[in-house]
Amino acid sequence: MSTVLDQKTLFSAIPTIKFEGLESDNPMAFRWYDENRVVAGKPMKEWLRFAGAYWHSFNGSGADPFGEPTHLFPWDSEGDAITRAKAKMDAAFEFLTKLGLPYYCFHDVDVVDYTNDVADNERRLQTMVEYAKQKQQETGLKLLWGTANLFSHRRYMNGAATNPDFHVLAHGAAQVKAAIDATIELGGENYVFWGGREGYMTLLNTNMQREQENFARFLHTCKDYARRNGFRGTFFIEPKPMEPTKHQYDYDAATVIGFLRQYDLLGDFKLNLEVNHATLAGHTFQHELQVAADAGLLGSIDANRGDYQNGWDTDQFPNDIYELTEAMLVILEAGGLQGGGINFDAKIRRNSTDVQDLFHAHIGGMDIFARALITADNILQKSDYKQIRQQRYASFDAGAGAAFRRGELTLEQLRDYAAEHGEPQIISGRQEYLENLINRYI
Ligand code: XUL
Ligand code: CO
Repeated sequence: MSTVLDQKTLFSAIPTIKFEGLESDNPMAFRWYDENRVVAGKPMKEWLRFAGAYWHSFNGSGADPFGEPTHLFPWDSEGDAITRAKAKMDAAFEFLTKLGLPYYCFHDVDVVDYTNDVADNERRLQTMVEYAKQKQQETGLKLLWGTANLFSHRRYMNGAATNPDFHVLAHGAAQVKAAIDATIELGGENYVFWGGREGYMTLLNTNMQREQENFARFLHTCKDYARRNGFRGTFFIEPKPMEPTKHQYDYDAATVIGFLRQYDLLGDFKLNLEVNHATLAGHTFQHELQVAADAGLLGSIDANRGDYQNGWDTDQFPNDIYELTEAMLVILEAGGLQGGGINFDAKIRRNSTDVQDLFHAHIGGMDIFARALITADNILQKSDYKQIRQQRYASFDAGAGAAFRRGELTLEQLRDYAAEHGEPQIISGRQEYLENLINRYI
């Protein structure tokens, strides 16, 4: 992609990617992802519901703060905004179809360039929605979620829904309205809010309480509009602790759940959890999944991975089987994702400039999730993993422990129990055994 290629021949040398199994050494084939293979009672494709992310794969130019674009897409080269947007969408659907990705996700401005004119932007998006509708019909592809980009334009430099200037908030609302309309029109199954700049750079100029109240009011207003207009899907909040702001209000799963509860949004909103956002917040991905699952709010996943040495959001494609096996254990035990899927919010590196690179990235990501699903299911079905954890809490299942859980013991009674029963036994947490167990099943 470093030289502009002809769009017609861009993906022509790439075959449709098929499942060939572990015997295959074809890098353009799946070795684990066999979409109809039944795991834990459902075909893999239903557990995983993979989606391609428009912004990284079809807009991600490879530019970074130190360098110009390295991915020069043919669809960016000629014609007016709509012509370029249609060429990009042709390429996107060809790519997604060749990979067998059943879903895609987009921000409004990924699909077509926006100007500063609200009505013109609405027309542009509407034109592309009509085009996308046709493409969805032809290919069977579906929209996992839509969203509005309320962080790139300079007007959002102090936030959108949390901006101190109401006029900016109204522009954010205009964008969300059009993006919700587009999502409904395309049968989108969910709608995402990632609060890119909903936070602060310094508390010195920030009324945090006012900003959070405005944020909640904004979400209620968007939700009410969508519901009035027939949207029955789920709204997802995507936590991230920082970047681009110093502090983002949607810091992590626990913070978002507290916010949703405080502002009465629990009935309509769930969480979209991203691997690299979890690690930025100082958590493991599986921690974030478990927090959401325990609250009944495990909605969707943005799949990627961070870098152990760099602190920032590197958004690399997932490739860590151990991390994902632990993640799939949480997801399987929770009974799956609620309404969402696995969106590859990941980008190939700046110097990955062959057409094949984007395919290798997705094939690797899909295969590693499939393998993690199979491995986690084997662990749950065949090993003593669940039993060990259950046993660990057995003292709460009967007798005084169960009475305590029912709220029947006073502090004095707990004291008497301790005095009567002497010193507790030392009981191992068996961490190393369990860590080896995961590796045994991988
Ligand atoms: C940014 C990020 C976004 C959201 C959608 O870190 O994850 O791409 O997923 O706005
Ligand atoms: Co994301």
